[in-house]
Amino acid sequence: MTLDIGVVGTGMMGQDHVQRLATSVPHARVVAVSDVNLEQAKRVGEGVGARVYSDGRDLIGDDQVRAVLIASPGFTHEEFTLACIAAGKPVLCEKPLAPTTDACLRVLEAEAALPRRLVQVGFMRRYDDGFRAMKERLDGGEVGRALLLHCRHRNAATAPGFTSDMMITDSVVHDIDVTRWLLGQEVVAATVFKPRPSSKAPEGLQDPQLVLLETSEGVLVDVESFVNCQFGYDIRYELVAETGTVSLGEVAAVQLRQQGRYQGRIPADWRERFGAAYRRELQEWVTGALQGRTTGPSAWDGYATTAVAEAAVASLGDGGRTTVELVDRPALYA
Ligand code: ISE
Repeated sequence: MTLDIGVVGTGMMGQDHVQRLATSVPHARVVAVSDVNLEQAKRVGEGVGARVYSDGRDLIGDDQVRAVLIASPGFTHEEFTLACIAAGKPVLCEKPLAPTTDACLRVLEAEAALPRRLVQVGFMRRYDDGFRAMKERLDGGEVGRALLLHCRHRNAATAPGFTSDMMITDSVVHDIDVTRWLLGQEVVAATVFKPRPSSKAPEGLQDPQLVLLETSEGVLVDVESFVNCQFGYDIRYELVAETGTVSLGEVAAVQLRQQGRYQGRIPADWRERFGAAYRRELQEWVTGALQGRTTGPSAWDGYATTAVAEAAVASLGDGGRTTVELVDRPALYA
């Protein structure tokens, strides 16, 4: 059996997903792509023999499209995800589910009225071997209860137009999702601290930032967001628990020891660092869709993460501790 997929958005992530689906995900076929930049969509579509649309809504309405991957800009996600829900098609939506909690709630409400989930949100770290191993160790009880979680999220450099708020809404959202998933707890408050900005960051960007999250069971989580660190894409985690710590392993396939030094490669960006995780995410999504089920990060996870990011952005603005209030969790996400 093959899943016929339509990909909305053929920018950097959309192109990446199209290539992956076409070359390394068994039982997947890209049959349609769309982008407001029709020329770009044509180039990407031609490469895999897919039909091309300029409007994502037409792609979602295409009868041959059985499942949809949304990789267009965040402000379009609500509309396209709602259209997929209305059409009864499984949808993998890149993060964020939507940029505001109100928009996320509209998606949640539409999906919660269905007998089963259709929406998965693209938090790919949950599919990474290292993050999965950390969770297994914690859940297996080897180190006791979690007390603290230290997270470092570093990008080499930002694209033009990247803002201080985006350091939270684009980057720290992944750490918020990992926190909730790894610990199995909601985040109840966020406070953002602002060290002096790096002279290597574009003028006006508050880079780095230190985001402090508090969970429902009292675990403190500090996230360093440093998006112009210059040296590569560097993701580090250390969980401190009652009888031990669990750290995310180094990712270099080999380390070279030579002439009194050791060396290993640092990934250039998240596409390199999480390439295998993206593949597994797509594979599990395709397998589930073919079997009529949706697993993985849910619309609830997308909503809760946006709510925490919103609180952190408010704290970045006024420096205060901001609490997070979530609505009651609908039964579909029990
Ligand atoms: C980017 O948009 C991503 O989603 C990456 O996973 C993240 O690590 C990076 O910081 C973001 O800018």
